[in-house]
Amino acid sequence: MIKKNAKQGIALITVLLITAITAIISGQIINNQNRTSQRTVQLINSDQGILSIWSIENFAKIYLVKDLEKSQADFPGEDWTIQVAVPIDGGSFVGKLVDETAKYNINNIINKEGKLNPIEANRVYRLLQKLDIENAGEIISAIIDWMDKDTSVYRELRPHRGAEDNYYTTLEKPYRTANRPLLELTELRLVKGMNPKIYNKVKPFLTALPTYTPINANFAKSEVIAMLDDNIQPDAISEILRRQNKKLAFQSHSQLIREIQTYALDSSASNRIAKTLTANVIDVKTQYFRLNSTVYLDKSKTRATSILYRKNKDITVKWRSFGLWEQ
Ligand SMILES: [Ca+2]
Ligand SMILES: [Ca+2]
Repeated sequence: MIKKNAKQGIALITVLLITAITAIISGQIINNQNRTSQRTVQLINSDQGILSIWSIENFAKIYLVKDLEKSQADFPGEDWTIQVAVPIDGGSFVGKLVDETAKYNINNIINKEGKLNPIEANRVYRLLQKLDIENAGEIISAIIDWMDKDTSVYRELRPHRGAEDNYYTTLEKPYRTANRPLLELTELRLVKGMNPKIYNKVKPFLTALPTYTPINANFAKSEVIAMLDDNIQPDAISEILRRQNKKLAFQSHSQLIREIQTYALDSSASNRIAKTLTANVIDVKTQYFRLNSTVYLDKSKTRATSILYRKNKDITVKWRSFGLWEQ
């Protein structure tokens, strides 16, 4: 995120240092009073680490607001994508923002009323099939039941069927279905038919976000683009991937769709692309960012992952987890 040789960059670093110093000073006061016990020092270091992570979040927010002034699109090579490493008294901290909407938001399959959106569920089903997951039909049915509000078993993909409480409550360690969108993607591991191998296979392509979210084509992997619609030709996907850089990135949704249409098999496929791939499904902007932070202080290390949501100039932290650090 640090831009070399720029006044703007220096101003931002100054803001960062002020927030960081505030965090360090407040930690230092307590620190000086408790030098007697090493354990206490470690605990305080982790408090300082937590304060520093808030500072990194604030720094990331400044970058994400600044970014809006430059272009409407979000793409690789923009300032916010660059890792920042800043030395502080007694250590350093490192922050890296990534586009969380490079992945498909699995919560899209359930609408606000807790009911199934079949088009979106079909996209997840398509991904499972493309990844050669054998029991794809059973798994997507079980995911639907896990997230839909009702408690009746999903049977639309015969012979496959989903699973509601009547299945999970008979397990050796019983639990209930969530009947709501996922809070974290890791919840998928609880769903019938899922196992660690399958979970690890799908994980790189999925995320769980609180609101309906389009993917950002400027960052998405080929599997994520391909799951959206069967009319997107492999050559169109190759072209999108080729343009995932600062120079060639798509600057608008219409520009992106025109490019996908260029490769359509016929005019009816082209029309379907225009109709299906709205800016609610695939776009060139990012609303959700994942911030991976690490604070090194004396001998301790604090890691955190935060999900930041950007709407116009408002940036809010939607989720934060200490000790985790995932791409
Ligand atoms: Ca349900
Ligand atoms: Ca159900």
